[in-house]
Amino acid sequence: MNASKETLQNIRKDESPELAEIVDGLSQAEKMISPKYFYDERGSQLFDDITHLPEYYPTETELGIMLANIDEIADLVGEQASLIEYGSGSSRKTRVLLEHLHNLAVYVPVDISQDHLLTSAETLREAFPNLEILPVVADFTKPFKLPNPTTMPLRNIVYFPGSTIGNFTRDDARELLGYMYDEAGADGAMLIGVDLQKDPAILERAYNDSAGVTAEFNLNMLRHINREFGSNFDLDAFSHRAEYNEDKGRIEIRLVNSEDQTISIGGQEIVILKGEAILTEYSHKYTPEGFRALAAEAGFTVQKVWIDPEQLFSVQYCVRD
Ligand code: SAH
Ligand code: AVI
Repeated sequence: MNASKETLQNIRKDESPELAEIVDGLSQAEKMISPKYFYDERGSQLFDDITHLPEYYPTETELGIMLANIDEIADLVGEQASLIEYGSGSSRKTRVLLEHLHNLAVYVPVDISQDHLLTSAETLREAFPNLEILPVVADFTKPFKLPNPTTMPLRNIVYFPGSTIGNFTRDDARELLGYMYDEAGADGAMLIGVDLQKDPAILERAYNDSAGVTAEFNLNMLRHINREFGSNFDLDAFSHRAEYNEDKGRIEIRLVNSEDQTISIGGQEIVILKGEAILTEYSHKYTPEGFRALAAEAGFTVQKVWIDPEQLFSVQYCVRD
């Protein structure tokens, strides 16, 4: 049984756009839930654990690129910028920027995972007591207000590390980069981490780690939704699947159901059959040319690309056309 259009509108009117969005996704021909629902407190912690796994190369590789090129990055960013980070998580890589950027005016980490964001901001304040840090709890795919810093910045730098851009379809990525273009403002720029296409075996290992942390991260989405939205997904029946889709150049992550079950959510009953899967995440991998074309569609020119010696990952500095 799928949700009718009329009921979906009622859910929206009931001022729970998130619930309406989840029910809508579960009512599609292929059931899906947005990856932003990975991130409750436990999900953010599990993601941090993923970043330390031997198979998950992106974080250490991106950190290495940042460290190797930080002087050049700092010179490109210039004096007294405002650093606005989308999906800041634990701000691990950001520390390198905070240590090296010249007279940073303010750091604005934006994240949907409230407690994790506020704890991370507190830890950073201890490490950087002279820097103004203004965290914003928001879903960055929707309009949100940025705070006013005490020191007037000379320019805005949008920072979007981790290849979180890869978690969006091309259309959604173009739209999101368009918001960032607006946010950067006339003299602004974007510094973005973009994961690269590579041997699929390396990719499949990174998303099917031997300790099972990625599987737990994936399953935790349903635990989060059960708690937050009062649903009754039977977690024991779901298992993690991550596979590389060569045609689309992306890892696709799903939760595969092993028993027929009926989920109650938002006043709806949704049947999930044995063998049916819920799509929970895409992680697109780009070629440098592919990302340059995408950035151009949003108005950005890629001015500088740094890549690690193994050509696994890239950090790209993009200016407005
Ligand atoms: N930037 C960090 C974390 C990446 S994990 C790194 O590079 O390691 C993705 C982060 O984006 C998480 O912290 C998650 O909470 C946040 N996030 C995902 N979707 C979001 C959304 N729609 N709005 C705001 N934050 C989001
Ligand atoms: C946050 N994002 C860039 C991660 C990725 O690699 O796509 C999320 C993740 N999913 C499974 N492992 C890590």
